[in-house]
Amino acid sequence: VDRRDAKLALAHIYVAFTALALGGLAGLLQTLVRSGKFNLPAGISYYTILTTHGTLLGLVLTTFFIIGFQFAAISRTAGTLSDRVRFWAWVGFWTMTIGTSTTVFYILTGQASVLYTFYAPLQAHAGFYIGLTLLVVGSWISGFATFAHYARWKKQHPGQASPLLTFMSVTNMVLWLVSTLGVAATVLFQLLPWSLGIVDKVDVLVSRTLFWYFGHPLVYFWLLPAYMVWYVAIPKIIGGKIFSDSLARLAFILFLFLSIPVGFHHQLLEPGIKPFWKFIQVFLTLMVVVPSLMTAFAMFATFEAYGRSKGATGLFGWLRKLPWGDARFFAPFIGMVFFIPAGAGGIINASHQMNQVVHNTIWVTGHFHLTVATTVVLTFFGAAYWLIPHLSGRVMTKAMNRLAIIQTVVWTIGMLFMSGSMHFAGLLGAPRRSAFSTYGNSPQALEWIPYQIAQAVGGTILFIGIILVLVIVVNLAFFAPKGETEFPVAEAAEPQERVALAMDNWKLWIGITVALILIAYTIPFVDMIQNAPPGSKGYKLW
Ligand code: HAS
Repeated sequence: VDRRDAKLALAHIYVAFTALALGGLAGLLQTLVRSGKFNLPAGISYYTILTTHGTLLGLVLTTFFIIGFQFAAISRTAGTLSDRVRFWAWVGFWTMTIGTSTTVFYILTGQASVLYTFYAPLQAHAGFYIGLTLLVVGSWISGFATFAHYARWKKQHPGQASPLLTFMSVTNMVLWLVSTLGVAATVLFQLLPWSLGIVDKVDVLVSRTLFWYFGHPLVYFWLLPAYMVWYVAIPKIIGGKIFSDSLARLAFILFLFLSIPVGFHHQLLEPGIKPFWKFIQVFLTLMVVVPSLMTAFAMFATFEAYGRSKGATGLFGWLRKLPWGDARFFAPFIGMVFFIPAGAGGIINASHQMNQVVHNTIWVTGHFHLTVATTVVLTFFGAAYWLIPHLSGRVMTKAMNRLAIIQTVVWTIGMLFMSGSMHFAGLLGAPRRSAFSTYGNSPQALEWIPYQIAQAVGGTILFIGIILVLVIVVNLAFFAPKGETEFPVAEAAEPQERVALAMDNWKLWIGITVALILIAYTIPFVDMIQNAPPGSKGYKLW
């Protein structure tokens, strides 16, 4: 990656890891409060630190890391960014950073304890929403910079399929742009005017629907960069090849189609949506599992093909041939293993009847600590172990690699404790998003306490994991020995097929995406507006 592009990517990554440090500390405090053994000092509210944790880790760490990673990826595979694209990418970065600082200021001063989903009737200071708007607008600028770079590559390479990693980055940015329209609508037309006192009521159902129109694709916006690492970097790191270039592209296109028209699976207990539309969206949710199953298949195939090429025999003999001592492989691999129970949990959540058992319990928190906080985050850590030294012109020492392996083991143990006990306590009915309470010593609530203590133990171990990863990141960015580190991009096992070229047909993909969104959302949305409670003026603004 060109030095100027490296600087751009690194700036994003620094903000991401700063968010990890602050958000991780808030996470530790949270699990301690919930255990009932610790009180926050100086009257700080549990909900203030819960909002800090969710916003910094769920929205800031992810968005900055992903955009930084994707700029590095397109620069590596589609050539150095033009000066104009880089200029706009910096404008995007600064807009996002100013927005983030504004939002964090209002959260930390206790004026926006509205949790990372910030839906009404919880209301924050207008500054919180303005900050979020800047974060999203900044990411749009970066998205358009990515598209401009891709368009230039297409123009210079007529009749060729785009490089796989560039194609994947563009798909993820299209997904992001289409889905953030929902959150932009609720913030700009409902929450901000309401917070400024321009309207005195908002339609809560409409605002939650717009949020989840964005909120579910958001989780795939987090997942897809992890899949980029799995499909493209991991085969190179182990010494193998990409199982199928076309299969990888197809999986990404399926995510684009299916990750947006499924937001109702977060609203299955919402009374204002007709069961038929919930059914349609549950069906589409089960369809969006398919590209993950394709990915699991491709990963097994990559590992097995490599192992057998090295002489492995028997059903699982290939496992022995994998480079267990290399943190660039080990951390994402553990992420993959965790995704098996995490995905199964997602399917449970999506199954309408079972959702009644787990909805709004701490089971859901357990689910997303396995998905985003383990599968995705461990993959990002694994990628950081080559990306940061590649960008900073340094090399990872053996000692740091060993520390990174230990970090992965610490994370695994911490998460088994924390997320495991969240799943069990959730099945016993423990609510999510509540500070410590014994609910008047009700026998049911007393049953949860041992699990809440286990969560605090897990949270403490995870915090040690955060300190370790920060030590490694600071070393790789500033202190590791100077040298060259590879940005690993594997070759496809078969030369690119013609189908890969056909995959660059964006008019068709965006057309199908919009059609699916219209099918899944138009009628239920019209229903909501028609049946809106009297006096909820917010929605009438647009
Ligand atoms: Fe989810 C709630 C359904 C995936 C994140 N999810 C959440 C929330 C978050 C989140 C943050 O239907 C909470 C939001 C809130 O605050 O309220 N989720 C699903 C389904 C999937 C799914 C069906 N979720 C994710 C991912 C996330 C994420 C990914 C973040 C990155 N989720 C739900 C539902 C709810 C929900 C409901 C709402 C619950 C409620 O009531 O509130 C699927 O996409 C999962 C498919 C995944 C698989 C796994 C494939 C396995 C692979 C690994 C292969 C391993 C290898 C290694 C190769 C089918 C690819 C093997 C080697 C060996 C040696 C074994």
